[in-house]
Formats: sequence, C-alpha cells, structure tokens
Amino acid sequence: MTSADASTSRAHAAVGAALALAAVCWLGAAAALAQGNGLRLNDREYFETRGLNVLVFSSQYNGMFFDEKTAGVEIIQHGVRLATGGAVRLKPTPEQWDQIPKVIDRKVDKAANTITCVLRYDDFDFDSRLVVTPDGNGFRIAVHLDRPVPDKLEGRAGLNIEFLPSRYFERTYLADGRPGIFQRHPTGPAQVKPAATQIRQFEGYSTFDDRGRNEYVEPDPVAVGKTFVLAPEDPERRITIQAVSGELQLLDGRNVAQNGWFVVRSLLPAKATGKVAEWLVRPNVIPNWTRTPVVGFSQAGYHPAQKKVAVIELDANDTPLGTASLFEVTPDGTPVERLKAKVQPWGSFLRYRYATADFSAVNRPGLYYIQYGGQKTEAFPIAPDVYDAVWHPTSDVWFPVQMDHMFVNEAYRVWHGLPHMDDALQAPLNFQHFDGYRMGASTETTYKPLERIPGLAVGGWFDAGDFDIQDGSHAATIMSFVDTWEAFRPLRDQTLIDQAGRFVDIHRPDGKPDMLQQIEHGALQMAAQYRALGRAVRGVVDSHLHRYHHLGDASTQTDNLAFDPSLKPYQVDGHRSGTPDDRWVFTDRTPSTNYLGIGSLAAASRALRGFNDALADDCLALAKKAYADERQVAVIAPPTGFEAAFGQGAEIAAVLQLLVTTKEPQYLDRFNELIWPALDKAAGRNLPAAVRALPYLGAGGAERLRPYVVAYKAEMDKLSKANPYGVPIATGGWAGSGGVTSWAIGNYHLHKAYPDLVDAESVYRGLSFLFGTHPASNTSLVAAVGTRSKRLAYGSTRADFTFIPGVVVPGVLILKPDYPENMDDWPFLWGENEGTIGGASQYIFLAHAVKDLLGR
Ligand SMILES: [Ca+2]
Ligand SMILES: [Ca+2]
Repeated sequence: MTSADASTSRAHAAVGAALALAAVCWLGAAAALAQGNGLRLNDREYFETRGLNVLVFSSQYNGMFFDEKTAGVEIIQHGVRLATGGAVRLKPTPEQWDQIPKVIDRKVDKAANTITCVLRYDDFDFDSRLVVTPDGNGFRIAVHLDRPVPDKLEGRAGLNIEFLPSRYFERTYLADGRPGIFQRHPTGPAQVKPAATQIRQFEGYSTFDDRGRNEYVEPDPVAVGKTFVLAPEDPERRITIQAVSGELQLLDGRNVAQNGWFVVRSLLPAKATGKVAEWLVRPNVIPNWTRTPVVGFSQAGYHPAQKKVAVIELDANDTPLGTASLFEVTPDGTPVERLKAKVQPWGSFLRYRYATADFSAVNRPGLYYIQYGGQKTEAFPIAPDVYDAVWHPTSDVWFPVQMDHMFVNEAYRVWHGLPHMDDALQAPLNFQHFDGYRMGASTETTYKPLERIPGLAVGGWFDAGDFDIQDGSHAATIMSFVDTWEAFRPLRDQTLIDQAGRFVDIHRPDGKPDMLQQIEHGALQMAAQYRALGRAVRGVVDSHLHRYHHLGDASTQTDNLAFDPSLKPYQVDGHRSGTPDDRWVFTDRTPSTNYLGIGSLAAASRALRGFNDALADDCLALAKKAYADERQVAVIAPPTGFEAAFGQGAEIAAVLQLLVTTKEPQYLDRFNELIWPALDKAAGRNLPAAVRALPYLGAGGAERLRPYVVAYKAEMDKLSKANPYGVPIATGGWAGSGGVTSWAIGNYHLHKAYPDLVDAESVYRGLSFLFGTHPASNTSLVAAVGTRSKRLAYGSTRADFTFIPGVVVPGVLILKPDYPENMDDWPFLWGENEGTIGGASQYIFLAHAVKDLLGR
C-alpha cells in the first residue's frame, strides 16, 4: 500500500467510525475492552487485535529459494505487512542465500497466549527457542538458549527483525531520542572483512564478487540504542522497540543486496544460557481502525457486451454499503450517475469479507468510474475496442527486452547491449545450482565438463527477471506464440528485429510481423541446442552466484569473451579471457522437457514456413529425429517418478504438434494411445490438447470427448464459488496470474468446441482478474495496461524501482494463512512481481481470444 493509500485509509477510518452503525461500534469497543486492547491468538494461529497482526512462523523459510522475506516473526500493521524475518540469524543483514534457521518445533499455546518455536542451524549444531507473548499494547520476543552460542557464532548470532524499506521511505526514526531519517538509498556504513570469517552461504557459494581479493563486505549499524521508535510521525507505521537488556542496532541490508531490508538487531551474549535476549515491541494501533475497501474492477475497461461485475473487498469489521454507483465522465468533467447497483454480500474469503456490484446493464460507450461510499475508482472505458491494444506493450516492449543475444534499443534508450556472446560451456558434474538446476554424475552428452558447446550464442529469451534460458518455459513460449499466430494471425509490426546485425529497435517497423520474428528468435536457440545436443535440456544459466543476482544491463553479466583457462582471471587476450564467467548448459536428461522442445520445433516449423524456410525445414527434421530418439530411450528405460506421473502431458504436446505439422498416421495413433487414458486421469489438464486435436480425431471424436467436458464443467462451477472472483486462485509460493491465464485459455478452446457447456464469461473473467478484479488491490497486473497498472516489477530494472512495460506479474500471493499481498512499492518479491515468458506469451493469446469472442 502506498502512502497515498495510507492517508485514504486513515480518512476511511474516520468516515467509517462516523458512519458505521452505532450498535456495531459499541459492540466492537466492548469486545476490545474485554481483551484489554491486546493481541490474542486466533483460530488461524497468529496474534490478532484490530489493526494489528503478529505472525510467528506461519510461513517457514523455503529451502528452494532460501530467504523469500515471508517467514519468521512478521508484523501486519493497519493491514500492511511491514516486518518479516524475526528470528535468530547469523549475520547483521542476512541475504537471500545466507543460512536460514529450520523450525524443528512450533507450539501454539492458546491458554498461555504464546507461540514458541525451536530454531536450528544444523551447520553449527545450534538450537534456540523463540517465544512470542502479547504484553500490554504490544508483544515480547524472547530468545532462550539451553546451551550457549557456539564459539564460531559468538558476536555473530543475534535476534533480528527486518522492516520493509519502502514502508519507511520519507519517514524518520528516534534512537534513544536521537533523530534520524530513513535513507531513500543506502549510504553505508559498511566494513570489509576477511573471506575466512564469512559464514557459509548456500552450498558454499558466495553472493559477493571479491575480484580475487579474498574478502567480503558487511554493513555496520546506522544507529545504536536501547529504544528505537520507527516512524514516530506516522500513526499507521509507528513502532517502538525496546531492548529489555543489551542494546539494539539499526542496519541497512541494502548496502550488500538491493533486496535487503532495514534490520533491527541485538547480538546474543557469549557464554550465556537461559533468556539471552528480549524485546518489548509496541506497534501503534489506531482505535477501531478499518481497512479501506478495495473495489476490484477492470482497469482496462469493458466491452459493452460483457458482464461488468465489481468485487468489493472489505475489512472483516466492515459492513457492505447498500449500493455502489457507476458514473459517466462527460466531456466537461461533470459526472453523471448512470446506474445505482445493489451491493450483494458474497461472504468471507481468506481474511476479508466480499461483496459484488453488477454494472452489466450499462453498455453505452464512454468513460466511467465506480463510486463506493466516499471512494471513487480510476476512470475506465466501456467501448467495443478496449481489448484491441492491451497486448501491445507485452509484444512491442517486454518481449524485445527479454531477447538474449541481441542489442535492444528503444528511441533514445538502450535497454541492454549485446549479451552472452560467450555462451556456453558444458556444466560440471555433481553440481547443485542456486536456481534449481542440477547436474548428476554424467553429462549425458558428448561434451566434457566445462567444454565449449558450440553454436549457442543465438536467439532465446531471458526466462523471467533473471538472465537464464530455461528450456521448458522457452519451449512453451514458442508453442504459445504459434498458437496465437495460427488462431489470430496478428500482423502487427512495430519492432525491427535484425538477426544478422543482432539488433532490435522498438517502435520501428521493418515490414515483418513481430510475432513471426519472435517465433524465429525462439526457434533459433532451440534448434541450436538440438543441433549440438540432440535434445532439449534443463537450460543455460550463470555459473556463479555472484553473477546470478546481476541487476542491470544483461550485456555486462559476462565479459562476452570465451573463457580460456590458460589465462589468469580478468586477463584478456583477443576474444578470450581468463575470467570463468561463461554460462553453463545443464544437460541432465529430462524426457518431459525434451518433449516440450520437440513440440516447440514442430510448431515453429509450421509458423516459419514461407518466412524462413531453411529454419522451418531444420526445425521439423530435428523434431522428428529427437522424438524417435526419445521414444527409443523410453523403451529401454521407462520413465519413473515425476516423469512417469507428469511426463505424458509433455509427450501429448509433442505428438499433437507433430501430428498437426505432418498429418502422419504414426503420430495420430500415438496421440490416441496417450490422450484417452490421460483424460481419465486428469481431464482438466489434458482437455485443451484433446479439443485442439478434434479435427484429427474422426467423426465420433467430439462426442467421445463430451463427457470429459461435462465433468470439467462441474468442477469449474464448484471452483467459481470458492472465491468471489470465479477463477482458480493459487495458494503456493508463486502467485497465480499464470494459472488463471492458462485456465481461461483452456476455457476458450472448450467454449469454441462446446459452447453449450462452457460459457465465454469464464474466459473474460481471467482477463478481468489480471486487469484489477483480484484481491489485495485493484492494480492491473500487466504493467502499462489499464488506467492504473503495476508501477514496478521484479525485472532487470528492479533496482531502479521501475518496470519493463508489458510485464505480466504473478500478482497476488496468498501468504499463510490468510493474507493476500501484491507489493506495489517494493519490487523484490519474485513470487508477486516477477513476470515470465510463459505467462506473458499466454497473456497475448488470452487478449486475442477475448477480443475474438467479443467481436462476434
Ligand atoms: Ca517487425
Ligand atoms: Ca566470458
């Protein structure tokens, strides 16, 4: 929530207090008095009072991506999560890949109103007990030790809690009464320490590029004292922290990592046991605070013919108003009320209450806004052409910026220089990478570890906010683009893409459809991998952790010079250097990834026919050979585990693409062999492929498939009642706009084949969800699309607190147990703000699909 939202929420609190029914107010006050205004443990196992929640390891640190800033003791003050990471930590300002404690025991004691967690660091055989207990208007955090801090951690282990910098921008603090300003950008202090004193990071890798100097950097405190008051001037953010013994430090984690937070810390004393640290934390609470309602609607507007339903998200203590109004904005600025809609209470979902207001009756083209109580939304259009251009930023800007092995320019701005011309080396053996890649005991290729794999410095997209090429999502993106091309033929040409010159210029037509040029760019990388390796692999990724977190111009991530081990590090000789920074190709054998790669080549060969015939021929030949090879492997060694369970979906995609491209009976037979048992196992996941194969399945195909669609429709009806948005909302560690998009695309295919069973509104709802009809905020999740859209995202420009236009962010993360969040003032949570090529390509398809249905 931004400071503008914070002031409206204060205003709303005042209005709410004045307008709310007296009886409700009185009951609320009585209940609060009965609880002594204090925090109580609720049924969801966190501490709660009106305006304040304290979570104690409701979420745990994730071993996969380590510190995601969503674990430990966390504070949600006036509806805004602003503190995380409360725990015993081993560094002043732990980074993402620093050691995280494992929770080996968590006791929620309702009778004692206490949560106790035992935290363990296996590397040091170090256990601590963290106890959180409400106290007066706040709570106590205490650390207990049965055995003293291990020698190696003396002066290192401390009680930490982290505060989100953006929540404190333009605010101040007091340290024992001494004033300070929270810096907008970190300005130290920091100190250099010998590398030997560094506490081991993930798998022994280092986030720090010491340029061979055998050292690393740690922040020093910005302030020290017994009592800190954070944001004393702001009743929404004011928090007082007092060290019962010892002292507090205030540190700025951004000095070592742009995604660092402000840290309040007390070192644990050496050689001590029992209660070794204790804080009294008192977050200010505004009496009878009520969160400002969120009026969810489509920031991109509505087609006159579609339903227009606003979803109103309300504080649990709020009561829905009777009506909401739709005002038209007339040319002289006078608002004219066009409809007063009844507000229909929907019920509870997660921590909020919901209601809906249906404005569908208004269908006259114009500009409108929704008024709910004292609140009015941004203006938005109702018009037949609202969806015509919504995919343009993603296609014109975001995808060009994601292009690897190209120099990318936009008018006066260079997005990035020519990157990764030193691709790529065979990854070494037995290697656990920091981004989930892994190599086993064999390369399973003809290349030796660290040997150059030729021909890979061409084509490809950065998968997401980092700079790797992931084959699975890369292949899915090519197939999605081919779907869009074949279904809708978008001829838009606003980008110059010159493969020979490795040059991309945005807003500069070159006479060639951009969609075909993107398919070509993807196919160039994929075909290069098949030429060199005979199959798709896990992907191409940075070799060292200190380069993986690279922020800025992709062309400076490596030196673009081929690594030559006979030279010294940083020594350059012609086109070779001694710096081992070339990316690695992880070549572990994964049939499902290979099948997706095969499908992408087969699909690309169709789209590229007549555009780049040589590449089209090559793609198809590589796909057919690789498919035959992979089937041989499957006969010798049938897949097991994950591959057995999920690999068939990928083979279905491959066979479908080969079938559509070649019409050969061998692929039709294999498709029939695979698809029907797959439908019996999981209809929803496999229906889109089955529906698209209908033209090949013969006369009875559609009728044979119908019962599966009937069953899917029943599931969908159930789902549309599970939350007020009528779409599947994911609850995992990565927010769900991608899932919503592919769900809506599936519905599009089903609607086209079975319009009596699956309606078009289920397709539109997916897009409306992305455009602002979602929990937590009403910001469009597609940057630069809609009146108000994402102002920052987890892309290569995140350190600048901005976004790449057209990025589709994952969106609203549901933090355990009940808190929906999408930060729009802090870009660094990838689960909320990192766009992917898969999600973006699917968004382009969905935008076309919605326009297609509404254009009829
Ligand atoms: Ca073009
Ligand atoms: Ca290099």
